[in-house]
Formats: sequence, C-alpha cells, structure tokens
Amino acid sequence: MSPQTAALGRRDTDSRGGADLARRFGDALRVADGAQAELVSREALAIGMSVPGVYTRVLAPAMHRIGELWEQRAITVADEHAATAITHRVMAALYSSLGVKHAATRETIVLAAPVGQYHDLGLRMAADVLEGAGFHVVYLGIDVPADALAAAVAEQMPALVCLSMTMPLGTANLETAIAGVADAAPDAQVLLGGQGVGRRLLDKGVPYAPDVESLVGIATELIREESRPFRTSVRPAPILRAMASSEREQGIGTLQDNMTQTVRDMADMLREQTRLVNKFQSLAFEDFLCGLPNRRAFDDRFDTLTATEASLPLTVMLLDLDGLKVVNDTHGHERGDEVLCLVADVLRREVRDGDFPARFGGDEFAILLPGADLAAAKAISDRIKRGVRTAWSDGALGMSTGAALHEGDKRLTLLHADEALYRAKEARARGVRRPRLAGSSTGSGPGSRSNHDVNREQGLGGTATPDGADLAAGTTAGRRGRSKVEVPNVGVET
Ligand code: B12
Repeated sequence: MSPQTAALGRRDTDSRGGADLARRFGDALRVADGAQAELVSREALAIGMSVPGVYTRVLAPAMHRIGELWEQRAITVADEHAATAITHRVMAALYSSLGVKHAATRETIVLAAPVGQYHDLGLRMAADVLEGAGFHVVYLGIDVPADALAAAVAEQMPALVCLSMTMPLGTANLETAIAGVADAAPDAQVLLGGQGVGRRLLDKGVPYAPDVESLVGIATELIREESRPFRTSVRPAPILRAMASSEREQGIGTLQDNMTQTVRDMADMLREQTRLVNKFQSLAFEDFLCGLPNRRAFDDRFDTLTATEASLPLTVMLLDLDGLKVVNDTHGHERGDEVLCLVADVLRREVRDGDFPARFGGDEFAILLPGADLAAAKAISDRIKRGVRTAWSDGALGMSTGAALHEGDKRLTLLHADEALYRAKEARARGVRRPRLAGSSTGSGPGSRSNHDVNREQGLGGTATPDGADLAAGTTAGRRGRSKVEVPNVGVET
C-alpha cells in the first residue's frame, strides 16, 4: 500500500462529508461535465470544507477513481486528460476562495516534480495551499531536470523545497533532485508528496506529506526546526528522461495533452488575475502598515452588519494608543511603526470570531463587535489593554478605549464611542481614577441594556458601565479640535 493510500485509508472521509461529493465530482468528470464539477466543488465549500479539504477529500479521490477506470480499460487516456483539464479549471475557480494575500510575508517555498514526472494536479494543489497560507511560492512545475531545480534553489534560497512524485518508477530521479537541492541550499528543508514516493526514501527519514490538507502544518513545523533533520547521502544518479517505453502510449505530446496544457495555462492566467484583484482590494481596503482592514473596509462592514432589521446588536469600540509619540521621539519612527503592528497583532488575537478590528490611521483603531453588549465590550477592551501592556512593557504605552451600542444611526454611534474615548483619554492624561458608583450592575446578554439605559439609570454627572467600570458624564467637545458638539451622555469608556 502506498503512503498515500494508507493516509486516505486512515481518514474517515464519510464522516467528514467528502465521500458523496467525491463520487458526484467523479461522475461529472466521467461525462466531462465541467460546469457540474464546479457546482459540486462549490457545494463542498458551502458546507464548510476548506479549499485544502476540497482538494484532498473531493478532487483527489475523484481523480484516483478515474485512474481505476483507466486501469480497467473503461476509459481512455483522452478521458484522463479531459478529467485532468476539468479539475485544473475547478481548482483555478476555487483559488479565489483561498484568500491569497498579495504581500506574502512568510518564507519562500519552491515546488517541483522531478524529470519524468508528468502528473501535476497534486503539485499544483500543494502550491495553491501554501500560497493561500501566505508563503512566497515559486512553482517550477513538472518534469524539472535536477540541474534546473538546483539552479532555481540556489537563486531563491528557499526555506523549503517540496517535491512531488506520482510515478514510483522515478525514484532515482527524485534522489538526484534531493541531492542537488542539498548542494545548492544546504539549509533548505525538503518535503516530499505524492502517491509515488516509495519506502526507500521514507525509511531514510525524508519528510513526507500524505495530502495537501495536512501540508501547511507539516511545512510550518519543518521550517521552524533549526537544524535540517534530513541530509541526503544519496549519490546523484544519472538522470532518466522517461519512465515508460513510449510517451505516445502515455498520452504525452498528444492532442489531448496539448489541450490539458492549454487549460493549465488558462488556469494559471485566472490565478494571476485573482492575485491582481486581491492586490487591488488590499490596497483599497487594508492598512498598508499593519495589514488590518482600513477605515473604508470598516465602514463597509458596519453597513453590512446593520443592513437588515434583524441584525444582531452591535457595539462599536474605538481605541487610541497613548504614548506613541514618546516612542517615536525616543526610539525613532521605525520603532513606532513596529508598535503599531504589535498593537494590530494584539487586536487580532484578542477579539472574538466575527469581530472586525480595523486601523483608522495614526494611533487610532476601531473594532466592530457584533452580538456584544457593553459588558462584553469591556471584557474585550481589558484583554486588549493587558495585551498591549505585555507586548510593550516599558510603561510608555497605554490604550484608551470607548464604546457605544449601535442604536440605528451610524454617525451618532461613532460620535458616542468617540466621546467616551475622549473622556477615557482625558481621565488617563489627568491620572484621575474616578470612584466606582454604587448600584452598578452587569449586563446579561447582547443588547440587554443600551447606552441610554445605562446612563438614564445612573443619572447624568457620573454613571457606570454595566459591569461597574467608570463612566464619564456630561457633554464634551469632540477630539482633534472638532467644534464642540452637544450629544446625549452616551457611550462608555471601556
Ligand atoms: C490524470 C492521470 C494521468 C495524466 C496526467 C495529466 C496531468 N497533467 O497531470 C496522464 C494521461 C498524462 C498520465 C500519464 C501516465 N500515467 Co497517470 N494517472 C492519472 C490519474 C488518473 C490521475 C492523477 C491525478 O491527477 N490525481 C489527483 C491528485 C490530486 O492526486 P495525488 O497525486 O494523489 O495528490 C494528492 C496527494 O498525493 C498529495 N500530493 C500529490 N503531490 C504532492 C506534492 C506535494 C509537494 C505534496 C505536499 C503533496 C502532494 O496531495 C494530493 C491531494 O491531497 C492517476 C490515478 C491516480 N491514482 O491518481 C493515474 C496514474 C497516476 N497514472 C498511472 C500511469 C501508469 C501513468 C502512465 C505510465 C500511463 C498512463 N497513460 O496512464 C503515464 C506516466 C506519465 C509520467 N511519466 O508521469 C498510474 C500509476 C501507477 C503506478 N503506481 O505506477 C496511475 C495511478 C493510474 C493507475 N491506476 O494505474 N496519467
């Protein structure tokens, strides 16, 4: 049994919802119905499968079934090519769902299949999945001679080289490729994948990924390891060009092969297009420094969250970093930028699933908290403040926050949160600790008590948040020289 078969055997595809979809995807491949195949793949996403999951549990088993049919002579090589082309097309369509970012921030990974290996779906899947995880991917494709691979590796100096092997007959070529990589970049890790990787290499301890669903975890772990666990002692063998006696028999260089090649090229163009769209989107909707959504994205999400009457309660939190100027003045602006990225990381880490942290610019951040009341907002704010204090411990930095429950008017909600933030900032600047007020209570669920309720109960001139935290009262002037605006006493310093 190949490692791939063993891995698939261990995986309970039925209980994870893949088997039926794989069968239907395979049926679509058999009759060359590309539209139906794409529908099935979308269905898999719709039931919550990740793209690597769809690749591993739907597309791959369906293609394996095509192989069995070919073995039984129930289909021809031309049918195999049509199935491959359709799967390439489906993968290119799924690519946009991987959420590939334009600015790959992680290490470089080179992918290739050694000379004589013509199966490319598994390798392409691996490349997509790694790109989706944020790695900088250099995809060399199939049938790559060992010296070309070594040259690319020497140029890229990747952290990891992934090699794919579908035909077990090519083991000598794979060993040559591994030896070439080790010479060109001794610090690079090597990871093998594909159903043709034989025991000989696995027994030597060369790392192996059974599928692309487990790939990111395995790759990340390997890259993290400090010393290279596997150093090949394999002597480069002479490069073998072809695995089987006749390429014609294998359907390589035929009309159908050319057709697959055309579809593959189109799929790559589609990927490139998606990369560009993602790039423009992130330029328009992301903060270029720390990668958080920007003000425009925040506004869009706000509108989406409040579009229907049945929308969840929504709390808006504004956050302002105190002391950034001191950091900039004492340590320089680069350090200041680092601090902003650090705060962005704290925000990402401390919010709940579904919350939406954004950077407004300067030292201002904001978070949309759907389904949260003011007490929940306070708890999140406490976590964030703790996170910021831990991340930057020299005492120069602090965070002021203010929150308001949305009550239908976006402008007012932001104004209320802004007022609360201003009061928090003022109090912080004065070093004032206002006494807690007696009689404060804790909110009991989303939207249980509004800003108005809280303030009405406590009266103007000093009130408390639902969980008893301090709350400033009265009307105040807006920040940043904005003209004085009379607003009801709403919004809480969180
Ligand atoms: C389509 C196909 C072809 C096409 C390939 C077109 C193309 N552009 O890829 C063509 C017609 C060219 C072809 C040719 C041949 N093929 Co062919 N082919 C297949 C078929 C039906 C599907 C391959 C496929 O795309 N599978 C889907 C992928 C996604 O699955 P996968 O490779 O297992 O990938 C998964 C994992 O292994 C892993 N993975 C794979 N690669 C990588 C890489 C990395 C880095 C990582 C981390 C993970 C990883 O992740 C994937 C998903 O989780 C298979 C059947 C099968 N069992 O796969 C036969 C099969 C592989 N072919 C076979 C044979 C014999 C041949 C030929 C000799 C003759 C022929 N005409 O079929 C030639 C040899 C070509 C060569 N020298 O490479 C045999 C191999 C048997 C063996 N063990 O020796 C198979 C198994 C068919 C069979 N049942 O007999 N083939």
